[in-house]
This record gives sequence, structure tokens and C-alpha cells, in this order.
Amino acid sequence: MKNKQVITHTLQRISRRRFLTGAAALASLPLLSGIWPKTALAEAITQALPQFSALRQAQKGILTGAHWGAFEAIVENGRMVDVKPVQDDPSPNELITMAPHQVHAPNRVKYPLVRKSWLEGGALNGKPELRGQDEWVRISWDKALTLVSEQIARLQKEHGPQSIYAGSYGWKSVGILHNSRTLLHRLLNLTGGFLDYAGDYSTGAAQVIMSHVVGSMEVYEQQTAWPDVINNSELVILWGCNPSVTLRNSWNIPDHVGQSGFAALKKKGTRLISIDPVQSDTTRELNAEWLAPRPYTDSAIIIGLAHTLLTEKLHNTDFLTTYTVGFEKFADYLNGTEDGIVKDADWAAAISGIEAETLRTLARDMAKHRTMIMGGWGIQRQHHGEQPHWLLVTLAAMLGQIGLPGGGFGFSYHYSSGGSPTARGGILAGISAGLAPKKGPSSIPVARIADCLANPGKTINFNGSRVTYPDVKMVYVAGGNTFHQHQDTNNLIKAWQRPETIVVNEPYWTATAKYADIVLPATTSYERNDLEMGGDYSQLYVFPMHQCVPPQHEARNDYDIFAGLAEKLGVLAQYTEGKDEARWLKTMYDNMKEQARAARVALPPFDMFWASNNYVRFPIPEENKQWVRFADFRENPLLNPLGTPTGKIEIYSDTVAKMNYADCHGLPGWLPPREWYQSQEAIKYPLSLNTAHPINRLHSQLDNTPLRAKYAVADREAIWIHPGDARTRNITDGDLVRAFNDRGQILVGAVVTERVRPGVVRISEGAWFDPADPTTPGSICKNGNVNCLTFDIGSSSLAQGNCGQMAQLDIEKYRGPVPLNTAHAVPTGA
Ligand SMILES: Nc1nc2c(c(=O)[nH]1)N[C@H]1C(S)=C(S)[C@@H](COP(=O)(O)OP(=O)(O)OC[C@H]3O[C@@H](n4cnc5c(=O)[nH]c(N)nc54)[C@H](O)[C@@H]3O)O[C@H]1N2
Ligand SMILES: Nc1nc2c(c(=O)[nH]1)N[C@H]1C(S)=C(S)[C@@H](COP(=O)(O)OP(=O)(O)OC[C@H]3O[C@@H](n4cnc5c(=O)[nH]c(N)nc54)[C@H](O)[C@@H]3O)O[C@H]1N2
Ligand SMILES: [Mo]
Repeated sequence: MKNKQVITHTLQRISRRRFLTGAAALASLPLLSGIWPKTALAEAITQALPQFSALRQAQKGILTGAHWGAFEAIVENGRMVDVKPVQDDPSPNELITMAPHQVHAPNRVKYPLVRKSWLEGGALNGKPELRGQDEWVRISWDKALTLVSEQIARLQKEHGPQSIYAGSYGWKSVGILHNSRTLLHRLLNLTGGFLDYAGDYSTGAAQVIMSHVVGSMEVYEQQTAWPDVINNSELVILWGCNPSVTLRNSWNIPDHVGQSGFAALKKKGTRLISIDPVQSDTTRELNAEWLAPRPYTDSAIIIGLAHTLLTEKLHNTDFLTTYTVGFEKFADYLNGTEDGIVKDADWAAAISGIEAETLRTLARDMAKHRTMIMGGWGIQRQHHGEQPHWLLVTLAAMLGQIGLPGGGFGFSYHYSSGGSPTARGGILAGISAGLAPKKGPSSIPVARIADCLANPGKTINFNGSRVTYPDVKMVYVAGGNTFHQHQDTNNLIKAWQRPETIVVNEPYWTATAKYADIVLPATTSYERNDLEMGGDYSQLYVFPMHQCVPPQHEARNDYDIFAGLAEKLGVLAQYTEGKDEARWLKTMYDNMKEQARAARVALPPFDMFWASNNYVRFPIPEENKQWVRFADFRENPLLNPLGTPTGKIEIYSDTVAKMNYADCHGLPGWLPPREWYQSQEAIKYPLSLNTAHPINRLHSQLDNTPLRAKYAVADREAIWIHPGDARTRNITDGDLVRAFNDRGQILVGAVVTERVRPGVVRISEGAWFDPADPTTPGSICKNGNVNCLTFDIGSSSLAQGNCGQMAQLDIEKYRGPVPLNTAHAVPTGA
């Protein structure tokens, strides 16, 4: 999903002598077993191999990790009772303290279960309209695997691989072997294929448009290294960018280096400006200046800034000529040559609510100083979400600092510590999904899933091609939470009633599990052995993930669930390749160790590494600490062209223009979104929604833990309301509030605060869906799942990204009988 493209740097040689010393020191060591105390022996290894770093004092813990950090788990009598962060973590995330609750959560799925009507009527008469409220029937693992494998075999044979949607988007858990989604694909590729997805929910719009503009997805590229930014950036713009929150978690185990980077900027006194309708935690922690625009108007602001640069001749014409194409057309657009609209700062001010003089001054300041524009992703999870990042690149190109130290733009400083310098060592490759059989699989844009389920045969545009939805008869989810991630939940409920069979592997009774036909209990990552890299961009660490506790209840590892299905489907040998868990991990480690060896970094043998309960930290070559994105392109654009058709930055894209889309043209611009404060909906629904990522969760993960007490208000997800908007509706702090529009209604708890712009409300994504009446779309969600309010259309014909970050709505004080929040309850029969 996160297509991480690790840049290769020239290898820095470590001295031959030191290398030999290391190897010799290891060779003379006796075999180790069990947990390794920090003895003289451990010290000796540490000194011999600095990258095999020493553990902190505590010896009781079992080393493992999560999206929120590496930690030692403290286990007593078979129960995880406590955790300690690893010593190396510069910013431990409080979420790790929830690991014991993850394991021992009361709402674990305990055994395999089938929905009663599906069991009685079978796939063809399973009463799918009862999903979400039918009773559950406990069955044996053997029976469960038989039921699921029968459907896979039947559908692949009779309806073709495309009848099984197994895209299974989601953040699962870390670990390169127990990767639920890849394992699902591995099984289905061996048995005949499946329907997959393209893109992701994170950067759906930006990753597609960036490929046309700068020739790569950009959003997952390594960023100009932090030490370089700290030394050289004079002005840092946080554009819809909230790193204090979003850097807490990573796709792999986080290195948490980004937080130190931002702290260093603050310490140095670098000027920071945050452009965000909400005063983010980052804005407060870094003491950044706060510009609060009306939501979804960023494109207009950027255009206004560009106009000031142009009219005041502050743009770098040399840079634009040498490194970009299409600027003249963009200049015409700014001047209104064709449409007669001059898009100056006053024009932008009228749309965005930020004063024209503020915009003019900002443009001048950006031109005067070495400026780094750090763009977050909320601004592209919107209708016409392709435009903001395209315009930010255009603005940065006008400033002419792209490829210079501390200058240009970076679209991943807020994510997984982009800019954390890349280490030199090896990279763990995960288990492979295998090869797709000849006939399939094809894919749909990930966020079109509900549209696809509801409209078989419908054809849509997608990045210059046409996609026709197949007739999906089975959905298989392993490691994702569709009822959290997808927009317009009530529309999803209807679409979700079309497939014959829905299978979900889950540790917990999420809404997605509750809306399935067959639920298979999956282990958490703390119940199995695995390996994972630390630092998505830095590739700085290799962590062992030791099993801490036995599988709980009847839960099985996803690997074993799919092995069980593989056996029933006659492909067990191909699926396992004859390896068990230990063998897989050793093979993966050994491959990584070989790469490290080629990079002249010596590592201990697998058995020693595993027994040591310790982790590896790779060295960082000095030159990687000063690495500047696009420096090579700037130095020689002919030798180092971008991956665009012209090899240059495409302010105008002929490729996109030729697609002839009404909602994404060849030139970036201001395209008003479907819903915003000036659209028709705003008359009925005057408030604009902000659905940012939650500080105390990873999406929906951990909503079922005691950490919830920190953020829940009146036992519901919180809603931030400006005092003015609260007053006119008689709402006070702590009140139960009903938030609603034509698509849905949710119960939330009021936080009245000046931290949101008037007219804006903030509800974080990820509260578990808990409908008052599960089978009637539109009933109130008692826990505050914000996607009941969002709309489900593609960002445009180009990227078809999701629009989860926007909607118009209204709110009122809730005066009805207070319903019990059952989001984290176990359903009847389970
Ligand atoms: N309105 C709105 N909607 C949004 C967003 C937004 O900003 N606004 N953000 C979007 C974004 S960027 C994203 S990435 C998505 C995230 O959407 P998801 O990735 O679906 O969110 P998670 O809550 O991480 O769901 C992961 C699920 O996997 C389960 N799981 C964890 N480990 C395992 C395992 O080992 N095996 C199995 N079988 N299951 C496991 C967890 O219990 C959890 O239910 O949401 C998107 N939705
Ligand atoms: N703690 C935590 N960290 C996470 C995650 C999590 O769930 N929890 N999820 C991870 C994932 S999968 C992803 S994709 C990233 C998400 O990273 P992002 O997509 O960048 O995060 P968001 O919180 O959606 O948005 C960032 C900021 O954009 C602002 N914003 C929203 N709309 C607008 C707008 O119209 N204009 C402007 N100027 N600003 C706007 C929000 O108020 C917010 O402060 O975070 C990752 N990190
Ligand atoms: Mo995401």
C-alpha cells in the first residue's frame, strides 16, 4: 500500500579493519539461548557491532513493536501487564501502553462464527439485509474453513476471479510475515485470482497527480534530510500538516526522528506558519503562527500567492524556464487572460477568508527567505483534491528553491518521519503475494468500493483509462476496517447488502466484523513471532517481534488461517513453501543480512539475533544527513530528468489535458468542491467538517481501549465547536450533540473551543460505527463515526481519491433519551 521508494545512496565504506574485528568477535562467542542479559558478553557484542545496539537496563521485557513504536512487553502468568519503550525511541508514543488491553480486550472475537441466516440459507439465500443484526452461531475452525474455501472455489470457477473482492485495504499490524493482506492475496493468487484495488485512502488524489507533475508519487519519497532542513530553512510552511499528531505512528515501526526535527526548528527559532482551519497540536507545540482559512479553499490561496509573486516579479524565471513546462499558461490563468478573472490576493481572500494583505506579505516572505513548504494530506482527501499539491509544486517552482538546501516542498515530513536520513544496511522484504494467475487480477480505485458493489457493469474514468466494475459476490477483509475507512457509511450499508458472502478476519468485534457473514478470530501481533523494519524512510532498525503471549481464545494467526484454507483448496505446499514460522523468519533475516553484508555492515547470525531479545540499528552515512531532494535534477536536468513525459516539472500536463476531464484539467486551478460554504448545501447545512486523524488512535485502532477516556466526551467521540457556533445553538462544553446532514446523523460530545475557525467543526476519524438500528441506513450512530456524514464520490475522474476530509453539516443540542454506546460490545450469540 505505502509504496515506499527507498533512494539508494552511495555506500559509505566502513574500515576493513573494523569489519574484521566485528566478525572475529562474533565468531568466538558461545551459542546464546533465552533472553540475553546485559552482561559483559552483551557489552562485547555491542562494542564489536555498534549496529547491534544494547538494550536498556530492564531485562524482564519481551521485545516487540507496533505502528506506534517498539517496546518491551512485560508478561506475568501468561498475561501482558505492562510495557516499556525501547531506549532508542526519542519520542515514545503513549499508545504502546495500550498493548495489554489490545491482547486482553473484552471484545476480542473468540471463536469462528457464522451469521445465522447465512448458515441456514447458504451463500445464495443468506438474507444479506440482516447483516449487522442477525444472530451469530459459533462453529469449529474446520467447519469455518470448509465454508469459506467452498465459496472461494465455487466463485473462482463459476464467476471468475473478479467476483471476489479481496483488495482488503487497511493498516493491519506491523510484521513482515504476518501481513494479513498479503497473505490473503498469496492464497487467492494460488487458487485462481481476485479483484484488487489501486491507490490508497491516504493520498488517493496526490499520488496520481504527482506522477504526472513530478514523475513519481512523491508523497512516499524520501524528503530533504532533517539536518539540512534545520541548517538551511528560514521559513517553514505547514500546509494542512499536523506532524505532532501524525508522526506518532508509522506504516512500519516508527523511528520517531521527525519529532526531533521539528523540535530543533523550534529551538533554533525558525519561523513556522501553520495554514489550517484548526489550531493543530503542532501549531501550539511549535508556537507556529496560525492562519485559519475556510476549509477546502487552499487552491485559491495558493493561486493568490502565485499571483502576487508574478505581479511583483518575485518569481524565478530562470528556474521556471530550465526546470518546468507550462508556466506561461499558468501566468495567463493567474491574469485571467481567458476567463476575465484576475486571481489576485483579493480574489483569494474573498474565497478563503484570509486577508489579502496577509497573503501578499506571505508571498513576499516566501520569496525573500529559504522556504520549505511542508504539505500534509488532508488537503487532498477532498473533491478536486488533485489541485492543492499540484499548485504547491507550482508555487515552489515559482520560488525557484526546489533542489536547494532547505528549500522547495516536502509532502511527507508529517508521515512516518520523512526526512529521517536513510541508513546503510539491509532491508527486510516481506512475504510475497505471489504471482497473479494469467487471467486477473484487475483492480478498482480503492475508494470506489461501495460504488462498485452497488453497480456491477458500471464504467468509470480513472487516470486516462476506463474501469468497469465486475459483479462482486464475495468480499474478504483481513487487516482493514471498511466500516471505518469508507465515506458515507449509510450508503455503504446498502452497497454491502449486494454480495452473497462477506468474510472478515479480525481480532475484535469492529463494525466491519459485525456486518460480515463469517468472522474468523485473528491473533494480535503480540501473539506471534515476526520481524519488522524501524523507520519507513530511514530503514534505521531491524526489530524482532517476539511472541509475548499465546494466541488468545481460539484466535489463529492470519498465516495459519490462510494455510488452513490453502489446505482445503489443495495448495498448501505452494502456500507454505514447506516453511514454518521460524523458517520464514530466518530466511527473511538471512536475505537482509546478505544485503547488509554487501553494504559492509556485519550482523549476527539469525539464531543469535533472535535469542538476544535485542535489535539492530544501522549506521547513517554522513552524506545522507545532508541529502537534498531534487538536487540531482537541479544540478543536471538532462542527466537526471524527472519521470514526466518532458523530464521536467509539469505545471501544465499535456497528458492530463488530453484526458479531457471536466474535473481535472491540464493546468492546476481553483475548482470549487461539491460541498463548501458557498455551495447549495450550505444554506441547509452551514458548518464545514474537518475529519483529521486522531491523536490517541491509529484510525479506528485502539478506540476500544481505556485511552478513550482521554478524548471521549459524554462517552462519545468529541466534536470541536467554535464558541460563536455553540452559543447560537445553546450548546455548552460537555453537551451531547447531534451532528447531521442528509446522509446521516451521529452523537458526539461538545468541546467548545477557539481552536477551530468559526463555521468549522472538527470530528476525528475512527470512532467505531454503532448504529441505533443496524439494518436501517440513516439511524443515528451512537459513538460518533464521522463517515456517516461524509460523501462518497471520487476526487475527480483522474485519481478517484476519497473525499473524507469534507462535508457540510449542522449540529444541535441532543435532547432525546440518551442511548447506550454499544460500539465496543460483543453481538448476540458471540
Ligand atoms: N472521513 C475520513 N475517513 C478516512 C480518513 C479521513 O481522514 N477522514 N482517513 C483515511 C485513511 S488516510 C486511511 S489510511 C484509512 C484507514 O482505514 P483502516 O486501515 O481500515 O483503519 P484501521 O483502524 O487501522 O483498521 C485496521 C483494522 O485491522 C485490524 N487488524 C489489526 N491487526 C490485524 C491483524 O494482524 N490481522 C487482522 N486480520 N486484522 C488486524 C484492526 O483491528 C482494525 O480493525 O481511513 C480512511 N478514512
Ligand atoms: N496519531 C495518528 N497518526 C497517524 C494516523 C492516525 O490515525 N493517528 N494515521 C496515519 C495515516 S494512515 C495517514 S494517511 C496520515 C495522515 O496525515 P494527514 O492526512 O496529513 O493528516 P490529517 O489529520 O488528515 O490532516 C492534517 C491536517 O490538515 C488539516 N486540514 C484538513 N482540511 C484542511 C483544509 O481544507 N485546509 C487546510 N489548510 N488544512 C486542512 C487538518 O486540520 C489537520 O490538522 O497520518 C498517519 N499518522
Ligand atoms: Mo492513511
